[in-house]
Parts: sequence; C-alpha cells; structure tokens
Amino acid sequence: MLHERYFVEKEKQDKLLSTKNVKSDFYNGIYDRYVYPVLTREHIPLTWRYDLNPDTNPYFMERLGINAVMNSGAIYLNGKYYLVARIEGNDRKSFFGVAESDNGIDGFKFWDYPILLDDVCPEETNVYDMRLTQHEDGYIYGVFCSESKDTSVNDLSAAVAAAGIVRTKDLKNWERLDNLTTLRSPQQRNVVLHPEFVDGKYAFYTRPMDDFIETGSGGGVGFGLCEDITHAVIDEEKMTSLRKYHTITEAKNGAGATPIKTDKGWIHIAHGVRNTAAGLRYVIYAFATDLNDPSKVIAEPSGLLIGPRGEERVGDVSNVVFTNGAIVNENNEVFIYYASSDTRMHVATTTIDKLKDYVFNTPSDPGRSVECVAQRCELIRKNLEFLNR
Ligand code: BGC
Ligand code: BMA
Repeated sequence: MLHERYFVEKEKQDKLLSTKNVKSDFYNGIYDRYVYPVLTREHIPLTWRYDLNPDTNPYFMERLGINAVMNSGAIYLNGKYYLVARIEGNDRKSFFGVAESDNGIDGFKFWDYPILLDDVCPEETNVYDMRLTQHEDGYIYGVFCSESKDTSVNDLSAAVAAAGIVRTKDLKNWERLDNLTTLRSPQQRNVVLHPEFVDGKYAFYTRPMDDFIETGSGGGVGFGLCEDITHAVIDEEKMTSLRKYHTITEAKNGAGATPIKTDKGWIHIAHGVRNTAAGLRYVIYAFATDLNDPSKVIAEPSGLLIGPRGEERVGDVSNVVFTNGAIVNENNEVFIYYASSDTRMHVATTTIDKLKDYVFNTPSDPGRSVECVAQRCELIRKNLEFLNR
C-alpha cells in the first residue's frame, strides 16, 4: 500500500509536468523568453527522492533530496528534444539525467534512471555541465567538468577541474573515454567538442586556467586539436573569444552550447563573467567564427545576449545565467537552454535568421563610455531623421 501523501505529491508533479509553457511579455526582438522554467527540482521523479515503501518510510520522507536542476546539455534526436541536465543532490554532488520533450518548451520528463557513469576515476568527486555534440564521426559526445580534490596542497577546499569525455549513440549506453589532457593548461572547465573534424582532427574549445576559480593568465576561450578522441591530448591552445577589460567577460568566459553552423559562420553562445561586490556575475553572450577556421572570431556583437532578469536573479548562486546547450530543429528554430542562478532551467527561443542578424548586425563594443555614447547618438540621430522624414 502506498502512503496517502504519495498521491498528493504525484498529482502535484503531474500537474507541473503537464503545464503548458507560454511566452512572457519580455521583448527585444532577438529571442522570446517563457513564463515557466523547463526543468526544476520539482520535475525530478518521486522515485528518485522518496522510499515509496511505508514499511521502511512510514512518514513518506524524502530520503535522497534534490537541491537543483541546472546547466543542461541539449540535443535534438528523431524529432525529440533532450536535455542532459546537471542535477544536484542535497549532498551537493551533481550528476546527469536525461529529460525528454516533444516540443522543446514544455513537458520535459526525466527517464526512469539518471546516468550512471563508469567509475573510472577514483579521485573524481563531482561532475557537471555536460555539453553534447553530435559529431560527424557518428557518435554523440558528452564533455563535462570532472572535479577532484587537489591533494597536492594543504587546503581542504582546493580542487582540480578537468574535462571528462563520454560517448553514446542513444543517450542510454555511455562509454567513458580518458579525460582530456591539455599539456599547457593545468585546469580545464567549459570544454566543448566541435561537431566537425578540423584538419582531420577532433577540435575542442577549451578554457585554459591556472587555478580552480581564477583563470589567471588564461585569456579566454581556447581552441585545440587532437588526433585520438579516446586518449585526447591537446598541445597548443589558440585563443578565440578573448576576455576583455571592462566588458562582460572581464573575469572569465567560456564556451557554452555546441557551435551552430550557418552559411555565414559558426555561431557560438557562451558565457561571460565579471566580478562585482556581490560576487561573480554570469551572463550569456554570442559571437561568430569563420566556417573554415572555427577558431577565428569574425563577429562580436556588443555586450550580453541574455542576462538574469526578474526571478532568474535569485537562487543558490544568484545573479547567474549559464548555458551549455542549444537545439536547432528542422525548421531552423533555435532553442537556447539556460539555467538561472544555479537553480533551474529555462528556454529562450529564436530562429537561425534572427540569430545571424543579431550576431552579424549588432555593433561591437567600442570599449569606452564616450565611444559607446557616440555609437548610441548615431543610432538616435538616424532614428529621429527617419521619424521626421
Ligand atoms: C561548482 C561549480 C562551479 C565551480 C567554480 C564547483 O565546485 O560545482 O558549479 O562552477 O565550482 O565555482
Ligand atoms: C561555474 C560553472 C557553472 C556554474 C557557475 C556559477 O564556473 O561551470 O557550473 O553555473 O560557475 O556558479
């Protein structure tokens, strides 16, 4: 016999899962935002949290609670929208789970089990932020952050971040490959596999960093090639999108969604971080790279594409929006999945045409207030002329 509370909780969850999403009244012409998040901790199946047997759980208590659902990789397969979410337990450990939807904006439902990775790294403590890449070699790759305690120093919190790599064909059976080795960068986070071979090699966007939190001399998003994906080693990392003083990427930046191929270039949706009195502020920005040389930046619209707004600003790590997945469907509609404040997942929708217009026709940041005002005055002048013509 199930506990009576089970039925109450089940009904609440069924209602949540069947709630239709609607566009919010936010407008910028670039993308639409939605009223409801697409995934929250409330979306996690009851079977993952409760012991349903009243003999062993007479009070119908959560035995293994879930704290947050965030930073999700995304992929479109056989007409369905899949998120591989970062799920964080009450124990602070993150893991991955697949949620599936028919339309990409609502109805996301987790599969019966989370992903149980092969236990190949005894020192690995935490995993998070998987990027999914449908590679031209036929596999779907998942590249994620694999975090271990740094035992080389006498500091309880010291950690090392590396890029873990798995591959699959069906999101069910995952083969764990060696972690990425970058010969010139001691730590890596926010690594993304490019979907095509470059010079016959696997190409990764990296994020060279000297330290666990600080990128140190790391100048931005890196790019490196490797021959063998099963033992991935990158020697030289070229720089692509750079960190810049007094911009949204001043403290750090990192690749987000797997780059989107368009006729004008690869479109990248990444994150930029600046430091504030209230801690690190994460926003989402976009840029484009050359079709023939995906490390070469060819368009850099000014400032942020998505910043935390309204309730998105509040959560476990407030004032953060973060993306590691986007989907393009057969109608060239784009679904940008982003988490707010390390707490919940949202979607913003646009189209390839709008995204191209945004990336290639938005002026770039001139870098100084006075020039930014001049740039704006020029826009105003043209507008007033247009209005009075
Ligand atoms: C957390 C991540 C965070 C990173 C750097 C990790 O321990 O799990 O969410 O991005 O630290 O602050
Ligand atoms: C990290 C990221 C994310 C997280 C963000 C804000 O550096 O890798 O996991 O969303 O910080 O806490």
